[in-house]
Amino acid sequence: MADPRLDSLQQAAPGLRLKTEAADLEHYGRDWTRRWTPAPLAIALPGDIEEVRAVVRWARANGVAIVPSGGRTGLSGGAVAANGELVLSLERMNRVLGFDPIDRTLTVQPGIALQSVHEAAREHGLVYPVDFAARGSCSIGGNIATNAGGIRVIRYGNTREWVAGLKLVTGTGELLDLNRGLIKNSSGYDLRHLTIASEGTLGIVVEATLKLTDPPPPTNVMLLALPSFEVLMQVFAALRERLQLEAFEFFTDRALHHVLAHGAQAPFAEVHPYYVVTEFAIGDEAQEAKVLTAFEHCMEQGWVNDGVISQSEAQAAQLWRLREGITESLARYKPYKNDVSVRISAMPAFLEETQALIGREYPHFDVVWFGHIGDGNLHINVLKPDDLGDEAFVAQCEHVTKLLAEALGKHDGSISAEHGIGLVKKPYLASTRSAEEIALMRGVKRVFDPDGIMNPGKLFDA
Ligand code: 2HG
Ligand code: ZN
Repeated sequence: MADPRLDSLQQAAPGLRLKTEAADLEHYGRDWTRRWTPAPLAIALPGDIEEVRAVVRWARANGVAIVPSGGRTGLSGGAVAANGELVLSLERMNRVLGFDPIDRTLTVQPGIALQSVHEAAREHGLVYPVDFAARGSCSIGGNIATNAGGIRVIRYGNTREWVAGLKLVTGTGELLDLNRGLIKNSSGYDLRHLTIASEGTLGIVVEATLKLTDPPPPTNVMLLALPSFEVLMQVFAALRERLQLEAFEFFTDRALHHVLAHGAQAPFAEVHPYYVVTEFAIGDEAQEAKVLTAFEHCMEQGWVNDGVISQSEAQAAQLWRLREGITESLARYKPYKNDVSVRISAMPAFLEETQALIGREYPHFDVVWFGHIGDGNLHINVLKPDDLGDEAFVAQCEHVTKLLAEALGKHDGSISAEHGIGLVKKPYLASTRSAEEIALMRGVKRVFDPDGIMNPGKLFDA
């Protein structure tokens, strides 16, 4: 065995699976950020809650840091293990534990993929409505750790809205059963909500009870081509007023360019600067008529150049691919990612300022804008030019992120809307949270994790 300390871990939890091969350390030691060189001590794969607790107790006694690990699709470095940490992978704890038809809840282990949750809900005629492109590989534990958002937040909210209860193993190895799946519970601090978005810094989510809901009404997907950024929020307001929106997403011509280069099919004969993909209910004829009215209104105002409405499920999927395929199509350019948010009402002013900032600071870089504009959430991906070294590129991007953080401070926005702070956004936390708030967060962490073994160095330095 690679490290003598691991013998005592194996004794503490005889059934625990451990991996120490170089390829495993590399695989489990990083997430989608690809910025840090993985260097974990080992990978522990517990099979149940008691094994998780045994690992935590051992880590505490031996002063070893733990990095909780799900699907590692994170984009902020929250699941990176680059400093001899023990990666605690929840991939073996990936089962559905129960469905309650009266409560309409699904209880799952944390390592289950989001897509498997979708499928399990559908088997019972219900849906778990949080959804995004990484659904096949991300895990529910990771979704909870970052309060993941995605493409249907506009209608259903973030992960937080759908967690009825969860079980947490704290940094001392205690097991907490938080909120017990209750709808109403006015009995003091809600530690469930404190856990959600804590990025593994308070403990490890070992079980979750998720709320399910009725399937959405039949929907259509529409792709719109827009002449300018300025009209984006007007189109949003016009559609939201007339339709029941399930999603409202935007992307630029540069985003489309990369998705098409990656194999998607061009939606229009001409190139347009901006696009919106939106999904909406089409329950009856009246609703269908409203779609046409809304579209015509946008055309008359000069806000929309062209549009296409899906005529089949296959076409709807094709239109969604243009938006959902963006991240994958950009991966080879090692993009520097921004995931920022402001209130929707602040979006026009923030967009104007940010566009000017990005145009000024990155005159020669390929900058790809897209995101959940209906939630006030923008993704700005800056692509690394092939002839620029990794470090020089990141340094330049960090300089711009400082300016972006200042703009966010001014507009009361957030440096991380849905990806988490992790390592990537740690230097900018103060643009979103006050010094008093961060001091309280540190205090909370000390209560849950007095020895500082839970994902240290992520979110903030203790
Ligand atoms: C999305 O909205 C994801 O597609 C990824 O949050 C965003 O790659 C990104 O920057
Ligand atoms: Zn997103």
